[in-house]
Amino acid sequence: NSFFTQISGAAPATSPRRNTKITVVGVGNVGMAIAQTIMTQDLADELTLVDANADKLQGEVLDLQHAAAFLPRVKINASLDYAATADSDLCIVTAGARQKPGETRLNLLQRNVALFRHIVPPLAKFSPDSIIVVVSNPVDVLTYVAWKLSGFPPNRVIGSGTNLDSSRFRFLIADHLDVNAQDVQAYIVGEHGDSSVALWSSISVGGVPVLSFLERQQIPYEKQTLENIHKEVVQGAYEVIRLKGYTSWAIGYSVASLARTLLRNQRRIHPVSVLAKGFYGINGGDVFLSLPAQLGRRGVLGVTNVHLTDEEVEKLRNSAKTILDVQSQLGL
Ligand code: 6V0
Repeated sequence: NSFFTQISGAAPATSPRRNTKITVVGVGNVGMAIAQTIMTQDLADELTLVDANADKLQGEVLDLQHAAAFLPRVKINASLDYAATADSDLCIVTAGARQKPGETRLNLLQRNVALFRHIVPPLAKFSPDSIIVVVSNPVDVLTYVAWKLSGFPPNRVIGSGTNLDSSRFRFLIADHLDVNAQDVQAYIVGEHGDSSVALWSSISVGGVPVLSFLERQQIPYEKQTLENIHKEVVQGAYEVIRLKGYTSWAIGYSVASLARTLLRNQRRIHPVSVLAKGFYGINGGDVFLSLPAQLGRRGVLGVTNVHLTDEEVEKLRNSAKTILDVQSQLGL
């Protein structure tokens, strides 16, 4: 009944090439933005979607499948059952209670830890060699929770962290200087959100360090402008949520960029949430915080030794302390 006539010598169906398989848990605004960006960028041969809401899941999958004629070929599966996720290369967790207008990310925690107990152990069981990327908020603590619940080595559990904050930061700096955001190298590290740390001293545009350039040109260093840009980054998520109810497009592109670097072994540096114990004098417990990390097919390959000012180190340690205090109440 084949549509094609078999050509002798073609590889038998019993030895297929290994496919790249990505699982996305949670098909809300964020999960679907990630799924559709992954599809348009041709990052997976197989995409498995999991959610607790059967109708929503089925509806989203049909809607995506109906775009097949316009997209690179990808096999889409959807299931309430984690067996469908077996042998994933990358598992992206976006399931969670939605952040309400004005709600801090830390308030979401208890609700989401309970969900993670149903999500992470089966993911780890069915894809024991995968990389887990956590997106659900509060992302740093939930990355720690996923690490604990998965039993994976720390290089294979990553939080999307400040990858998104940094892209907001790069956009605002680019807008301020009227340059292309892709030419702006700038990092926000630390906690995703309220206590994030902007690394002003390492910002460069097209290889030109911005702060020292301004000083050399004797252009007054507008500390207030810089601080306002960082404030805008922090307020950015709240503002989008206030206006449209959720954030989706930027986090979709941000996580797809991580998927590309990880699965295609690009060895690019992304500010993402990694086990930060031992870096910059962060001690006192296992804590996940964003640091500029080199990523590849094995997950986190290393952390860049970026120079931080004393003030930046102090802020980072304070974030670590806040997160550790919260974690100590989780009983994990
Ligand atoms: P949403 O649109 O409410 O979607 C959440 C989805 O999770 C829904 O489809 C639920 O049915 C599903 N879900 C709930 N419980 C389970 C479960 N036990 N198993 C499987 N699926 C389940 O939320 P939205 O997509 O807007 O946000 C998802 C999460 O991402 C939230 O925690 C956000 O705070 C977080 N974000 C994190 C960002 C980051 O930069 N790290 C950015 C944006 C949002």
